[in-house]
Amino acid sequence: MKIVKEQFAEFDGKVVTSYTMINKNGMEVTTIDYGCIITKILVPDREGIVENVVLGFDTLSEYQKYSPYFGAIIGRHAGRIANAEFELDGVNYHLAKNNNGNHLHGGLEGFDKVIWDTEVVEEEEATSLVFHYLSKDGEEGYPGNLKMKVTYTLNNQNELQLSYEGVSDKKTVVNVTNHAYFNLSGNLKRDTLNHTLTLKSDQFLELDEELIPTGKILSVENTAFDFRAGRRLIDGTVSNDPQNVLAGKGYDHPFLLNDNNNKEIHLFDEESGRGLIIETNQPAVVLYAGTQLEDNFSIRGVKSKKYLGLCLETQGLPDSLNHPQFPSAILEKDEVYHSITTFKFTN
Ligand code: FUC
Repeated sequence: MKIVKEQFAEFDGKVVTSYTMINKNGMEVTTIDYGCIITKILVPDREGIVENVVLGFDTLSEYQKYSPYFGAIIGRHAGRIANAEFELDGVNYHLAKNNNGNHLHGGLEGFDKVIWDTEVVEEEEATSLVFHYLSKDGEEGYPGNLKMKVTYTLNNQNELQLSYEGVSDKKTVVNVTNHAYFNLSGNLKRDTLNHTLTLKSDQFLELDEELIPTGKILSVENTAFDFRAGRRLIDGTVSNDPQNVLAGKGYDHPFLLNDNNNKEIHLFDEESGRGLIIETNQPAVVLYAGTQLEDNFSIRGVKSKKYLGLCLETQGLPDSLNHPQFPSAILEKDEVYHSITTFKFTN
């Protein structure tokens, strides 16, 4: 398999490099070492036409000016933490209040805004990019020196695997994900409202007006949140369910996954024939339907707008530190955090 390395930009006196992994089917994944951002994923449609299926830019300045985390790694803690604070072993930790007085996606300079060290591993049947970053004790308010390693692997079965590992020298919290915005129409020809999503999930988290979990776990039964038999994203925009309304007419919710590593998430675009199957070892997926996407910029010549892309963020539950009944995001000293997700593209 092949990999192409190019200079993407300069930032902070350093070179930002882009890496394109290409498999034998012509599928390409381009990533930059700034934020481990996936800038492009080119996959064929049912006619074999290869087009881009993620939202991204060709310049670093557009990422820095406009990007709502397009394609980036999110950490140390993805999702919201209420009032930007939590307690660990009797110590109160205060984080950046970067979202309505709450903490979001790791703070002001999270994992999405730093340059990662990169190694390339080329093999016959797969190519990997291995990114390393040391998040120092106290960075963005979090305790412990946390050594992170993120590996993106593309193989000849059109699978992109994302593996996240972390070890800290102090007890801390970790919940990492990738924030790719998918649009399977190809080169952003249409919005994502006619995409069909199938989710093996019986339950989702109730949110308050600030999109913080209330602590209540709701059943999907008889709601627009029931994706078990497949449902188009448009249903959330016309639903009067207060949970759809408060998410900006759509979805911005964590779903608890029933199954792990068994085709638990399937996104499909009938018109192009492109599909995406996601498997993960994580307990939840946040479905963010692009409800807050702004229209004051363009994405490779296409005007950005609400619902132009959607995120399926496999991860633990947001604000779990303040809800002891949720699966924990606490990582013990010297314990290894390992989260793994595979995106398989079909046509
Ligand atoms: C998602 C959402 C948020 C936010 C952000 C850009 O993860 O949960 O509400 O808009 O991304």
